Parts: sequence; C-alpha cells; structure tokens
Amino acid sequence: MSKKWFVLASMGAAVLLASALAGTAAGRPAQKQRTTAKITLGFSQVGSESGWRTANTKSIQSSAKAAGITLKFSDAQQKQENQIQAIRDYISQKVDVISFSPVVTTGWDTVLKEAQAAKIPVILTDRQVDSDPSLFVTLVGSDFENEGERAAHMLEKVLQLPGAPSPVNIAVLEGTTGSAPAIDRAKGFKKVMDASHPDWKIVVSQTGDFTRDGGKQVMAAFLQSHPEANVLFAHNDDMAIGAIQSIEAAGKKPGTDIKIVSCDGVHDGFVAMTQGKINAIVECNPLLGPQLMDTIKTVLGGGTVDKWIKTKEGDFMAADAAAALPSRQY
Ligand code: GZL
Repeated sequence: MSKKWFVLASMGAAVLLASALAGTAAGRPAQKQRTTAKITLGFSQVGSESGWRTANTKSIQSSAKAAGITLKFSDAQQKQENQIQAIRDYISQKVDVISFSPVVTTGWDTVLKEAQAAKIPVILTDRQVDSDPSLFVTLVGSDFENEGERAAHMLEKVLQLPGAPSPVNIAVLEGTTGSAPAIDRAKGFKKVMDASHPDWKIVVSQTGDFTRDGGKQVMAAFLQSHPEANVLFAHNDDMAIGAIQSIEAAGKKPGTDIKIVSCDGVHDGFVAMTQGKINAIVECNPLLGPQLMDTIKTVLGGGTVDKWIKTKEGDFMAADAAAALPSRQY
C-alpha cells in the first residue's frame, strides 16, 4: 500500500474510532427511532355502539400504526368493569402508557391509583372522569357542554325557518346514563333554554344509550306517551337515525312534523340531512388518533401538555349537508 493511501486509511480509522467513542449524532437518530418504536400503548375503548365510535377506533388504530407505536386494544362493550380489567391487564403487562375513553364519569379512582403506583401515565380520550386530575395527564377530547349549547343555538336557527312548530315541545334522547357527553350535552342545552327560551318545554327525556336501536325503541314510546312532542334533541346521530324509523312508522315526517337536532356528524347523519330528515347537526370530531399519538410522544419524551386538549369541530344546517358530504372524513 503506497504511503499516501496508508495515511488516508489511518485517518479514516481514526474518524470511525472517534465517532464510536463520542456517540455521534449518527447514533442518536437511531436511538430516537428505537425509543419511538419501543412505545407500547394500552388502549381501552368504550365499545362499538355507534358510527362515531367506529370512526374513533379506526382513527386510533391507524394513527398508532403511522406513529410506530405498538397498540394493545380492547373493546369494553360499554361495560365499565371490562375497562377496569383491561387497564389492570395493561398495568401487569407493563405498557409504557395507558389511554381510554371512560364509559361513565365515576368509579375510576382505584384503578387510576394503581396505574400511578406502577408509574404508567394515563391519557383520557373523548370523555372526562370525575377523578382527581392528578391521576391522569390530560384529556384529548371535545367540550360536550359547548356542544349542548351549540345544539340549542342550531335549534334557534331551525325555528327561524318556515314550518317552525309552536309551542316548542322537546323530546330528548339522552346518551349513555352517567357518561360525560350525556351529562354535559344536556347541561349545555338547558343553559341556553334557561337563559333565552322560557317558552321551550322539554316534555320527555330518556336514554337511548347512544345506539340506533335504543333511539328507535325510545322514540316509539315517546310518540305514544307524548304525541305533542314536535322537536327531538338527540345526543347522537345514531339515536336520531333510529328515531327516524319510528317517526316514519307512526306516519309522521321526520324533519317536518318533528324537527330534529343531533350531535356527532357521522356520514349517515349527513345523508339524513340531505333527505331533510335531520334539520341540523353539531359536529363532535371522532378523529382523535393523531392528537393522541402526538400527546403520547410529548409526554413520554418528558414534555408538558395542557390538562385538556380540545378538538376542533363545526355545526351544520341541513342546507349545508350536500355540499359538505363529499369531503367528510367519517
Ligand atoms: C362523544 C362520544 C359519544 C358520541 C356517541 O365524544 O363519547 O359516544 O357522541 C358515542 O356517538 O357513542
């Protein structure tokens, strides 16, 4: 080997050795990638009760994959005991982070303290809990009281159109009893009623458990017990769609004889608006996956996040539905 090549070879070896000893930037991105690849998330989902939930589950599963986060996923079939067991399983499996959408607001203190004792951070998605806020890092989800207020304001707009009923007799299909969306949507709607509409009357209110069948069964009973009802406020589109079946079976026209305002903004809700069967929808965005994964990486990376990361969402009158439908993501 010539002298020149020997010198060059020696210099190259020296650079490689220095790099290996100094842990250069070349190693750090690999470490960074390895850290992200190592994240394991244990997620307990409420169930599969509605179109909203289906879209929410798809968003979480696809976002975890895109983020390189290993996802352990369980469906609680709307039972709190199943969610508590799933969280305990994730604790024993020593996952890096736990996230769940709590089916109801109460009864979580004990299992959240177990997660804290195991030093596993907990991030809520979708729904709030009544527990001590120190027991979870943050909530990634909507403001349901605001959604209830917006639903009342959308009803105001519906009642400004031709064919508005008078007096205003409202039937309410409530979400799952004890759940944050059911509690807070009712609270927000009533806040606007009390402030601005003493003439509006809620003649009947009962849970349909966020399902189409629940909405259909309970609306059929409402039509018998309260034929004076001429407005329906449904806490989600699925119950509104079930109610439409009962309203039509009773020979009445949904959206005309009974004005309907609901929450979520799922595809079938928009289709019902294009058919004039739902008069207005307050959007509740289920596509929480990307925000959840970003929050997980920030938290596990030692960063800080707000105690509530709110989702952005809009409101739609039936007249807006046809134009909006093609660009809807769920
Ligand atoms: C709201 C979510 C609710 C939806 C329903 O964020 O928790 O649960 O409004 C779903 O469709 O079942």
